[in-house]
Amino acid sequence: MKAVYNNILNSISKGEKLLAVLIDPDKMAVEMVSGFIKKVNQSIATHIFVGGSTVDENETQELVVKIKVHTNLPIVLFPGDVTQITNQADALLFLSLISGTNPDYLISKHIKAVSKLRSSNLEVIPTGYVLIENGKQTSVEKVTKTKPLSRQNVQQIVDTAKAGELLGMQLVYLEAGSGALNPVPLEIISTVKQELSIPLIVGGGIRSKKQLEEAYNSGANLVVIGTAFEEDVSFFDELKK
Ligand code: 1GP
Repeated sequence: MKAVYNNILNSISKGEKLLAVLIDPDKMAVEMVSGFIKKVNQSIATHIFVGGSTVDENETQELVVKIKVHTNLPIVLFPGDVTQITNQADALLFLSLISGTNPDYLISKHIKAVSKLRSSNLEVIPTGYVLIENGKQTSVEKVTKTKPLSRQNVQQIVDTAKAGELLGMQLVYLEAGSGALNPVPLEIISTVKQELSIPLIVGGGIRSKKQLEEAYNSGANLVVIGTAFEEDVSFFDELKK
C-alpha cells in the first residue's frame, strides 16, 4: 500500500538520486503523450508527477490513464486543486503550503479532498510545500494568493521546512515555481537538508544537467523538472540512462 514512499526511502538508503518529470495536463496534448513518455522511459527519470495550477476537471484522469499505457514508472499526483485527484494514479502528494498563511492551502482543500480519498486506493503522502521567491511571480503565488519566502532569509526557510517535519509530513518540497528564473539556491538546499530527516524534493527552474547535479550534490533527494522538458524534449537526450 505504501509502495511509492517506501521505494523513495529505499532508493535514498542506497544513495540513489531521483528525478520526477512533471506533466501539466493543461500543457500536454493527449496525442503527444506516447512520444513524450517514450523519451521519459529512456531517461534517468524515476517518477512522473502530474499536476498544474489551472486544470479542467477530468483532464488529469484522462492524462493519467493515457500515461499508464506507456510506462511502468510510478505516477504521483501533484495537484493544484481537489479536482485533480484521480484514483488512476499511484500516489498523491497531499500538499500543505506551509510557506504561506492561506487557510485554503493549509487545511480547507484537504478537508474537501477527503470524500474522494475515502473511497480511493491512492497512497497519500503528506508533503510540506515551501514556496521560495525566484525573481518573478509564479502561478503558485497567483493561484494561492500567498507570498513566497525570501531567498535571503535562509533561517526562515529552514524553520518552515523543519516545522513541516515536526508536524508529521513525510516529504518537504522546496519550490521555486514552474518556469522560475532562478532555481532554489544551493545554499538553501544544503542548509535545509542538514536539518531534515525526511526526504527533500526540489523543483522549479532547473533547466540543465549541471543544475540538476548541483541540486543533488547539495542534498536534494528528488528533483522535479517540468518546463525544460516541455520546451525542448531533446533535454531528455542529455539524461539518458
Ligand atoms: C513546478 O517544481 C516544478 O512546480 C517544476 O518546475 O517547470 O520550472 O521545471 P519547472
